[in-house]
This record gives sequence, structure tokens and C-alpha cells, in this order.
Amino acid sequence: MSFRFTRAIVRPPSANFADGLTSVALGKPDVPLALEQHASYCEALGRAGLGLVRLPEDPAHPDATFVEDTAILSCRCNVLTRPGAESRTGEVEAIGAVLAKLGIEPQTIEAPGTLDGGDVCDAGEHFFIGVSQRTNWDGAAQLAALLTKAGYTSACIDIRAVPDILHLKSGIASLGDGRLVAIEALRGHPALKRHEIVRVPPGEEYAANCVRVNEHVLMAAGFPRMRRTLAELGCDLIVLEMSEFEKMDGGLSCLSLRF
Ligand code: CIR
Repeated sequence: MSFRFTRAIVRPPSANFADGLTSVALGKPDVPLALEQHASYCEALGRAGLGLVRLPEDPAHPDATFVEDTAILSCRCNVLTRPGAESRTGEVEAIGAVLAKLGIEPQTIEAPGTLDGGDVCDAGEHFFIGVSQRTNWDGAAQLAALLTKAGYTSACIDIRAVPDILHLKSGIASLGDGRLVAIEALRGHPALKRHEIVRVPPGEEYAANCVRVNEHVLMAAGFPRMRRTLAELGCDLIVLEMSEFEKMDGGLSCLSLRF
């Protein structure tokens, strides 16, 4: 099952976190507050039963706290990505070294392919792969081929014309059991038609990026309608303040690599 995990890799934001990439105009992140929010996030993963592999901050890469973008980890297929943003390509090597220490030997995405982990939604035996500003068709096709070899199925979703989302998982999330959260702009996509869709209320799009971890669902604070919807579905919610990561285009999922 795609939401059963025992461990997660995390990395706190560095002092120069504000120098990272962002496309939103929400102001500069407050680093001490980002560190507090990150600590609460780590605590939540612990509460959900995960043992944490904590990496040191990486000031050479201000976006390195968004570890999810550097790898795809699943039961039968592990892949190091090739991030689409030049400033982030150097993040991958360190993650490769950590995975090697953990006994995980990932495959790789080769040029000219680019792929960000935020574009890959693991829905169990099926994966959705976003083609975005960061992930190109070549990268998506390389991942699809690796997944096929491992016995998974996958479908690509082109999100380049969907406004205001950086990655596919800025707009959809898998809750497990055939259920997907999806923003209005994506909920009717033909690739999603075999799933039950939980609609994200308009105006609460940031909350689409929630994460099922074992018995819990982690979601961002400040989205009361989405919170009610998920609670009514029986989700055991852990609600987390994410304001400082949102300022840098980051959602809940991107702060950890769960496996
Ligand atoms: C970036 O633009 O790459 C970072 N500032 C944010 C990455 C967020 N990653 C994700 O949602 N998977």
C-alpha cells in the first residue's frame, strides 16, 4: 500500500532558505518560524509511526529542505530524479549517498529528461506523473518505463496549462483506497476517472497537497472546508502550519521522502 511507511528522510531549511526559488508573492519566509514549522512536521511524522533520517541543512542549496523532489521511493522501484531547475540539480547527489547508506540502490533519470518528485503521485499500484515546468516528457517517459519494468502502471498528466500549480502534487494527492484529492482544474482529467475524487473547495487549493501516512493524513492549517471534508471522510488528521514553506512554493509532501 502506497501510504504504509516506516521511515522518512527530512532536512531542515537553511539560514538562506529565502534565496530559494518561488513563484508566489507571499513575502520572504521567516527562517526561525520555518524551523519551528519543520520541527512540528517532523514530530507529526513521528506520531504517524515513522523513524526519521535527519539530514543537516544544506546552505549550498536553499531549496534542499524540499527533499521529495530528489527521489521516488516505492516498494519495487526507487529512482533518483533529475530536477528541472538548474539550482536544484546538486541536491540529488547527497540523497543518493544517503539512500546507498540505507541499502537502497536507486535507478536514475538521464539527460535530456528532467523529473521532480513533486510531479509523481503514488496511488498504490498506479502512478500519476505530471508534465510541468520542471518535469519534461522525456523524464516522465523514463520514469514510466522504470515503473512498468517494476510491475506498476502509470499515466502522464500535462499540467503546464493549469494555473498556479508548480507540480502535479500541488493539485492532487492520494488518500489510499482508490481515493484522490483533486483541485477543480484537475478533477475531470481522464487519467483520474477510475478514482473516487475528493474535491478541493475553490480558494483552498493549497490544501490539495495533503499526505496520507499510515493511519493519519497530514494537512495544512487554515483550510476549514477541506479540513471538514477530510474529517467527514473519517481521516485521522494532523493539521500543520505551513505558512513559511508556502511562501517558497512548497507543500506538505515535499518536506519528506517517505518509504
Ligand atoms: C522550488 O521551486 O523548487 C521550491 N522552492 C519548492 C519545491 C516544492 N516541491 C514540491 O512541492 N514537491
